Amino acid sequence: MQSVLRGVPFAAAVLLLGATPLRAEAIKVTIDNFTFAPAELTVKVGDTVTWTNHDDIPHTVVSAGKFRSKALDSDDSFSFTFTASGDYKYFCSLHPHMTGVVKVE
Ligand SMILES: [Cu+2]
Repeated sequence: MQSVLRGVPFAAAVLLLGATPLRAEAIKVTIDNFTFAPAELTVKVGDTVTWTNHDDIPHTVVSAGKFRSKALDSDDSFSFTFTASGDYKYFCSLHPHMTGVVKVE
């Protein structure tokens, strides 16, 4: 009886988490005053990064060949889940001097 009860929480946890990697985290980058903050961050494979535009003008989040958001209006967000390691340099296609990098390990 004891061992059956102890098995229940583990089974429930597996069901709740489903196919989501155990370590996946939601990481946020804000866009404010023509700046990505933080401009550089390190995440794990499986993590999702969400960019949110807090400026009054549109911005985009573009990493050549990797991901490309639509123009984000004020308070719009864009999310990308990183499934492979590497350095993902990105920029705003409307203001190319706005740059950032996500390092996935
Ligand atoms: Cu921009």
